[in-house]
Amino acid sequence: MIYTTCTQRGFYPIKVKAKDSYDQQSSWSESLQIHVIMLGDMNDDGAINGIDIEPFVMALTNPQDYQQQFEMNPHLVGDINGDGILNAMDIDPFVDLLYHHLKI
Ligand SMILES: [Ca+2]
Ligand SMILES: [Ca+2]
Repeated sequence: MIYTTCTQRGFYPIKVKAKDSYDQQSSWSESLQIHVIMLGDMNDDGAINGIDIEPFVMALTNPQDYQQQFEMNPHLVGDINGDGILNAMDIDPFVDLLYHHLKI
């Protein structure tokens, strides 16, 4: 198994193969595209700042419109406290995240 770390947001191609307990390996899969996001970067511009507030509110109040406009799953990018869902419990952690990034 090969692990890698994506440290920058963006789209990355990946391929996978399987190996069984007899060391038999499959061929590589077709290339798949994964989208690496930055938690709290609600408009996917690579920065976390005040411009993300309006999309965060949209993701909270109208996740369907958010997903259509930004083409990202609102629960993946806006679940700041990591409990698996985007809801009002993410507001304070989002504000803390904004404050942290504004200080940098
Ligand atoms: Ca942003
Ligand atoms: Ca959450």
